[in-house]
Amino acid sequence: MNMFCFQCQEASKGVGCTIKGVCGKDAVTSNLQDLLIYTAKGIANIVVQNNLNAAELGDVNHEILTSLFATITNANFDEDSIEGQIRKMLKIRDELREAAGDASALHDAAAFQVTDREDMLGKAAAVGILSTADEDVRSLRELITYGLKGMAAYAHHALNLGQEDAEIYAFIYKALDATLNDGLSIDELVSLTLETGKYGVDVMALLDGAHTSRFGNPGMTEVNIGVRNNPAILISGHDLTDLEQLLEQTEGTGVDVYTHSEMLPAHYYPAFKKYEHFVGNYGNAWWKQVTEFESFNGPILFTTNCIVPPKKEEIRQRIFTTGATGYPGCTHIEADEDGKKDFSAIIEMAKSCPPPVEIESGTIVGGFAHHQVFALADKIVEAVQSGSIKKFFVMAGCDGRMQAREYYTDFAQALPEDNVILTAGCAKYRYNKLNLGDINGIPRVLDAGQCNDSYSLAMIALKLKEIFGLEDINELPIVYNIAWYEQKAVIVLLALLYLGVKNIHLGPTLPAFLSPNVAKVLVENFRLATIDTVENDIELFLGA
Ligand code: SF4
Ligand code: SF3
Repeated sequence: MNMFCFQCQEASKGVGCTIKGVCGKDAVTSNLQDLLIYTAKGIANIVVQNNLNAAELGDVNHEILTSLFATITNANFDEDSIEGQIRKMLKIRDELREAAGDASALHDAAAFQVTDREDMLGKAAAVGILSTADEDVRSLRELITYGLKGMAAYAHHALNLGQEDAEIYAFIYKALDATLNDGLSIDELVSLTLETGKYGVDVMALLDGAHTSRFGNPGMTEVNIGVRNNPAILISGHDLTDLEQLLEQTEGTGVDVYTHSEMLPAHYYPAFKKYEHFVGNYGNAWWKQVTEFESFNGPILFTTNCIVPPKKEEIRQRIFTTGATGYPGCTHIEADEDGKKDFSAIIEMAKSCPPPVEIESGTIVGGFAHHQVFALADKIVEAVQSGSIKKFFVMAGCDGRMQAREYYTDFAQALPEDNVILTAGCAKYRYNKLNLGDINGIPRVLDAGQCNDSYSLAMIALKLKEIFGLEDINELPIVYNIAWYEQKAVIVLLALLYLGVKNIHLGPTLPAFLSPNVAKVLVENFRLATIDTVENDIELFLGA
């Protein structure tokens, strides 16, 4: 076994990647990522043992976020960048430990020393996921850690917008430290898992506030999916501050900007509509980038995951990374001390590239985050009361390349016309171009935005519960049929569980990191289930 990783839906054979990641992550990078997580846990151990106040930890907090974020699936494939982050974290850890004084009660994670890469890999082998022998403890520790990775990604975006919450940092330390504690019972770990969901809600609320206060409330928008005849830059990932800076810097240069995958919802924000050169969305979900980047012709900027390892040198030359992302051979753009990024190299490259080749034309509609949906509440309530809308299907989450995901397209198509799909995340690409029509002017696919905008879907459910005067969120005519892929979907799932949502169907497969006993707890307490055939599921959800 060269490595062990089972954090995403593509874990090899539904068990774990042991030779190389299905995602393309190699063993060295994977093992260094394990050590980076262990180092973050060591810092958490010092913070918790010494009762340090997270509100006063500034850069330590920020580097914890970057470290967790960099280990998310498809974010960073660059072993040198991960090694650099380990070194940075070890320095922070050692300074923190020395300043705190008494180190006698600290865990090995807070004190171990390594010299070179080989030494790091040796240590990584001893502290990876499988070093927790009990499979249920391992399962819960990893479930919490993956939730924290998703939480860190969202907190990082909020931070880039100048918004932070010390309580979220304090929880991250508490939970990371808890994953080192051999004294915790299964029950204690289960309750920590749910608490992770609480902070999942908080972090998504924080990011929602950061986005809407800076860029305005998303509103119903038609997004162009065709192209113009100018050279262009494609921007992917979730970070809207990177997009804002790119739009400012490209204005008046003759270079157009298009979104890819999870950046599509940027078009829904008022602040970005003023840019005439912000043309539309090119292509589909992340996994289709291999062919779509080829025909796009211009440079591509990754602000977050999901990167598919580019095989061709020509494509690699056109890929730029920033933030927590990285890929060997691709140019990485760092922010200066004020968070400003210089995208001039990307803009110059774009000018020398041919315009994108059109792969489709027309428009898609989105922008149904909480503010827009609340504005339509009367219409929606009336449609539910009159029976024009029978049920809402929350089909948020991720897309991926697995064939089994065709289920989601087939499901959306098979859904009777009096049902509405609520979506967020890149899962939408499975059905957002199907022209599923509308019900009394309400589109049958309501896209709230990025995966973090699943927060909006939860807000919408809570609002409907209030309007209909219900006691329990589960009495609503809402079905949860969620697709997952990486760890941001894990925090979204934990947030929903925390809010008391039951009967969530999760597909296309249940996480490999759920041990049979942990899966049983989720099934018994939350009636979590996976998917069946489209036919059986429609019958189950709608009744015979
Ligand atoms: Fe395998 Fe997913 Fe881990 Fe990549 S992130 S190594 S595909 S489990
Ligand atoms: Fe997609 Fe990676 Fe999860 Fe943000 S971009 S939802 S998979």
